[in-house]
Amino acid sequence: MSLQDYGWNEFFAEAFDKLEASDLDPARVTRAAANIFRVRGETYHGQATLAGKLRHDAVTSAELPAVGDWVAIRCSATGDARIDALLPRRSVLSRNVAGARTSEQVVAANVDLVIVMMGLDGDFNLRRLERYLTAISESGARPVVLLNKTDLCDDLAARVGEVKSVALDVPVLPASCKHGDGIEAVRAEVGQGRTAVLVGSSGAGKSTLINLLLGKTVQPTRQTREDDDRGRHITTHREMFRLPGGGLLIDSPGIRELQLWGGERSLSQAFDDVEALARACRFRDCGHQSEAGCAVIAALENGVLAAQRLESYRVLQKELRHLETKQSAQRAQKQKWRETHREYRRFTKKRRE
Ligand SMILES: Nc1nc2c(ncn2[C@@H]2O[C@H](COP(=O)(O)OP(=O)(O)OP(=O)(O)O)[C@@H](O)[C@H]2O)c(=O)[nH]1
Ligand SMILES: [Zn+2]
Repeated sequence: MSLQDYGWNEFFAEAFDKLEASDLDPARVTRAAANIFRVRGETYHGQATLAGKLRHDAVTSAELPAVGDWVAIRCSATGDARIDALLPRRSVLSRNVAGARTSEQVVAANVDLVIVMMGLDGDFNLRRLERYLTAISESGARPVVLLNKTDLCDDLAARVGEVKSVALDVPVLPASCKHGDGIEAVRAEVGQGRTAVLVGSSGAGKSTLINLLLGKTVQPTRQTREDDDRGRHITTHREMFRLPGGGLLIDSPGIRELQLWGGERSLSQAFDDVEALARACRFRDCGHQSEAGCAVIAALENGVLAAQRLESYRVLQKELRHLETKQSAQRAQKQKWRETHREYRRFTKKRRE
């Protein structure tokens, strides 16, 4: 298997050359747990540990290798591998960690495509989809919406229309993973050397899709897990799989929600319709409440813009502004920490001399 089969390209080759380390080899992280990684290099394929320096220098966990990352590994004579460097990321899908804390968590790195999977059953929810598309918009990856369980839907055309009204230019692919319908279109999106990450609520059908694309069971689906609840314990993990067609697919089981991480800029892509209207308002700082010459209110009144769509925009905007305030306070704190850390190193080095 060549590195290209795993998505290696000029961008990473250049970054790797800059390390000027002939004793290191490039490899891609296919699985990342707390301390143990699985990597795929040209010749090495297996577990890898993380060099202490990398761990100590990381101020946040987002600076540690994540699934999809390209790293430089050092292989020992005994056959072990250690990650010595993390190559720059071309794109990164992040979310805020679950719970009350504000902290970036990398869902997947170096992804070209984010597949948002939504079931056409009780999972169908346009507001949640808007949230997903907003969360993705700063990743640098292209989104597609996969509407699964067409076999349970009576009026597919209507549902697709609703999705398009909020997904705008994002492609919408209907499929039934249970029956294998529409799968070729998904396979075509995740083309040779391209990396996709699959996100969506629990039960949307992510594991079913992965197993179908791979032609074997690699992730337990809910059905099999239910059977298993009575017996063995199955752990699920984020992992990158290479599809028979050549693409790479990262599953994200256990991620219940893609908590927003980006800033207000996220809205310019996901809510391009609202923002385009806002640009036509008479006042630049228009709050779209009752201002004269407000193009957004005018669009609401003549039915061009749905009230719910504007409401979503407002809710997400408020949330992102709040998040930005917290993030900048945190950045300042981290900068301070970095400086203290540097000072301390200088001090201990001097003492040794
Ligand atoms: N009717 C129907 N059911 C489906 C389809 N795809 C998946 N399912 C069922 O939906 C349930 C959930 O599927 P999973 O693949 O486990 O869902 P998941 O997204 O991986 O869920 P988590 O692992 O919890 O994140 C299972 O019972 C599947 O058999 C489909 O196209 N049609
Ligand atoms: Zn306005």
